[in-house]
Amino acid sequence: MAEYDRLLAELGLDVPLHDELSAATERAFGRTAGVQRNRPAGMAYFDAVLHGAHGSRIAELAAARKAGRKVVGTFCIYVPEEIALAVDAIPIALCGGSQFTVPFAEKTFPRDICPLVKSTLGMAFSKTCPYGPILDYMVGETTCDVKKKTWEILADDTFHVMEVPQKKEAIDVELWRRAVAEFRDKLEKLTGRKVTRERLAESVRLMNRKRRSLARLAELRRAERPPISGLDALVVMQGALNDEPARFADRLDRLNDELAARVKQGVSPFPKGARRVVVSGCPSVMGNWKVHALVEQAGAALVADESCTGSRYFERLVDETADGVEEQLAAIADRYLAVNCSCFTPNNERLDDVTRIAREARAQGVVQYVLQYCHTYNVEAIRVEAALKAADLPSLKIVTDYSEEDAGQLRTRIEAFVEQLG
Ligand code: BJ8
Repeated sequence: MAEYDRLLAELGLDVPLHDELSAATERAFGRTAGVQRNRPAGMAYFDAVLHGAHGSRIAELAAARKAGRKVVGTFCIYVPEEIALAVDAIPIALCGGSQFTVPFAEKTFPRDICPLVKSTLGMAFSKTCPYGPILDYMVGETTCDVKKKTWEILADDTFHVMEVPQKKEAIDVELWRRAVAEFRDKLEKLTGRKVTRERLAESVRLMNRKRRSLARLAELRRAERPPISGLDALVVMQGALNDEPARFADRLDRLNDELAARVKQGVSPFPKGARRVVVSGCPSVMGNWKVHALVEQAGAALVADESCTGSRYFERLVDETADGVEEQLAAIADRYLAVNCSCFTPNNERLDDVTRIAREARAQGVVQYVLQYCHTYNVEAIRVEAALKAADLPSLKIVTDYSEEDAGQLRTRIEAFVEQLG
C-alpha cells in the first residue's frame, strides 16, 4: 500500500490513519478468507482486487478522470450501472464493511443505526476514504430510513437521490421508470454525453455478461462437492462491486473454468458430507467476512448467498431485445425493480427467492444475516423463517454488527445450528 501513499496524501487523506485502517482490514481478512486452505489459484486475482481497492484501483480511477471520465459513487444495487457506463462514467460502490471507521461516524451520527452506514460515513469523516476525493457525483436512493435521512445531510448539487418506490404496483413501476429516466438526464448533464441506443445496448450486454459469469459461479457452488468456499465466493462478489466490469468478467470466467475442473476432479475445500448452508439477508461488503467465516469455521459449506452481495446482484438479466433508448430504459428499470430488497412491501417474491435458492443449492439450512438496526431485514426475518419452515428448511437468525465482541457467542450458536442439520 505504501507505494500509493503519495497519491493518498495528494487526495487529502490522513495517511497514517489510513495505514491503520488498512492494517485492521488485513487482520480481518487474515483471520477469515486468508486462513483458508486449498483455495483455487484463480482467487489470487480477486484477493488483489480487494487489496488494491485503496491503491491500484484508486490510481486507475484517478487516471481515468484525468482522461475526462466521471466517477459516480453509489450505495445500493438499485442504481443502474448500465446508464452510467453508457455515458462513459464509472460507477463505483461505496459501502463500508470495516468496524475501524464506525467510531468516527458515532461522533456525530446516532450509535443505533446500521453498521454499514456508520462504517461508510466513518471513512469519509476520518479522511480514510480515497473514493470521496475522486468522485464527481454521488447517487443515493430512497430505500431504508437511515439512508434516506443520511442523504439529507450529505446532499448538495453533486448528490442525486433516486426515488425507489416502496411497492411494486403499476403506479410504482411508472414512478420507478421516471426515476430511471431522470437518472439518465442527470448523468447526461454531468458528462455532457448523450445516452444513445448503441451505447446503452453495449452497456446492457456488458452487465448481462458479468451477471451470467456470476450466475455460473453460483451454479458451480451447487455441486455435490462445492469447488470453492462461500467465503471465497463472497470475496469475488465484493470485487464485482469495485472492479472494472469487463476485466472482472474475464477473470471470473477463468476462475469458473478452474472450478469446473475442480468439480470433475472432486476437489473441494470441504470434507465430504459437510452440511450445506445458505446465507440470506443483508449485504456483506468489502471488509466484512465475519458471518461467512463463522459459518464455514463451524464446518458447514456455504453454498449460496441470497443478498445484494449474492443472488440479488446477478439474478435476472436486462432484456437485450429492447429497441430504442426509451424502451431500453424501461427494460433496465424493470430488471432492477425485480430486485427483492426488504425495503419493499409486501415482499413475497423474496420469500420465494430464499426457498428457491436454498432448494437449488440443496441446502439443509439457512442463516438469516441481519445487520444490527436494519429493521426491514430484521422484521422480514419472521416471514422468511415461516416460509423456510413450510419448505422444511431450518433457519437461524443472526443479528450482529461489524465488531468482534459477539464472535464467541455467535460461534456457539452457529455450531449448534450446523450440528443439528441433517
Ligand atoms: S437493495 S439491501 S443494497 S438498500 S443494511 S443500509 S437496508 S439498514 S444495504 Fe441495501 Fe439496496 Fe436493499 Fe440491497 Fe439500510 Fe439495512 Fe443498513 Fe442496508
